[in-house]
Amino acid sequence: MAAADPSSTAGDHVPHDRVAEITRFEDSKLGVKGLVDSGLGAIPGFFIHPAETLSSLRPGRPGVDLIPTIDLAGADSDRRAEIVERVSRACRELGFFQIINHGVPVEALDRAIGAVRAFHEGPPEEKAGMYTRETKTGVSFFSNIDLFQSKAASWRDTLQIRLAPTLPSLEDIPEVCRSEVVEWNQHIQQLGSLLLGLLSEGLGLDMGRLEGLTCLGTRIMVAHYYPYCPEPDRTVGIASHTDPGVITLLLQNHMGGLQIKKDEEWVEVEPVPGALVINVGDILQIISNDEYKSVEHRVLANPSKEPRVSIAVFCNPSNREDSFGPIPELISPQKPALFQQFLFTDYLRRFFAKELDGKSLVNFYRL
Ligand SMILES: O=C(O)CCC(=O)C(=O)O
Repeated sequence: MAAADPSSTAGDHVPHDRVAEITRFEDSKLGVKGLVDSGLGAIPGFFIHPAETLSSLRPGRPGVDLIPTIDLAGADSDRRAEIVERVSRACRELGFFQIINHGVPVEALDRAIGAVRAFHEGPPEEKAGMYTRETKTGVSFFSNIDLFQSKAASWRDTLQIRLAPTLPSLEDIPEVCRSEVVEWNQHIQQLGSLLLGLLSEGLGLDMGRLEGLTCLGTRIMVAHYYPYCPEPDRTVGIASHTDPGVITLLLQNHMGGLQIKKDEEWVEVEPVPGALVINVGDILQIISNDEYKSVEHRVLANPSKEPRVSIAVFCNPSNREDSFGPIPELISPQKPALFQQFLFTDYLRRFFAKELDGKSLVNFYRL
């Protein structure tokens, strides 16, 4: 998602010394990796999360048997009905699933992770030169999108790149990952289209229904780097949240740490070699009239010297002035509309006004 304005709420409810500490961190433009490289042994106070979060930080229940890994081979031919059924069930029950044989070659997955890691581990002055929350150019490097709004900061840095409706000027994309980002966008566009077809059919709709609502039209890539954290039991890698968009396609390296909330219990999304993780966003929960579920997820702070790297692409409608709400075919006397209609621009404004936390946006529009 596009970056928020850090000045908008800073100081409203945050004590002054805390603001000063956060501002010093922000002004360093070096992110969390800069702190780690400076050799610090304890995390700064503004990274320490509230007690109710810290008390829940532990490895989750193993997810292998719960979160399905769906083989997409044959999705355009003989196995389509079976795949639609599995995807639909996963979206209804869990909001998360993994996919293999998705058409993106394993070498392209490795290239993408390698390029993102190379960016984050590249010269600090190059990263500092592009440190900004301003998204006009479509390329930015920052730490914690909600740094000035959240209760506590999280232990990760992010390279954010707009993939669609238009890629940024190529020279604005860091050279170390330029060709990989362009390639990643092509794969995600193709795969996103296949997935939206499966998701549409899983709702009993025509294959092109979700894509017709421009649900793939805006794509934002966030390439996260979770460096070693010296106190992983006092902070998180990313706080619990749901994704605001339609669907998210996520590639994670082998380090683990991603968890989803199922029946008040945290469940691990274990890395599966060659797989991508797919999850339902809030907008899809709303337009599916609650058939599909967006689910809270988080990433634990990385206790290992080896970094965790992940690349998420958020797919959102590109028709921002359009009105959104439950798709008419999914409304009936037996199941009336559960959400009001709203403008997507209004939705985004509300999203950026809050920190990444919980399911308040879905509930705001609930009738
Ligand atoms: O890094 C991950 O695995 C998850 C990232 C995520 O949840 C996000 O960017 O919203």
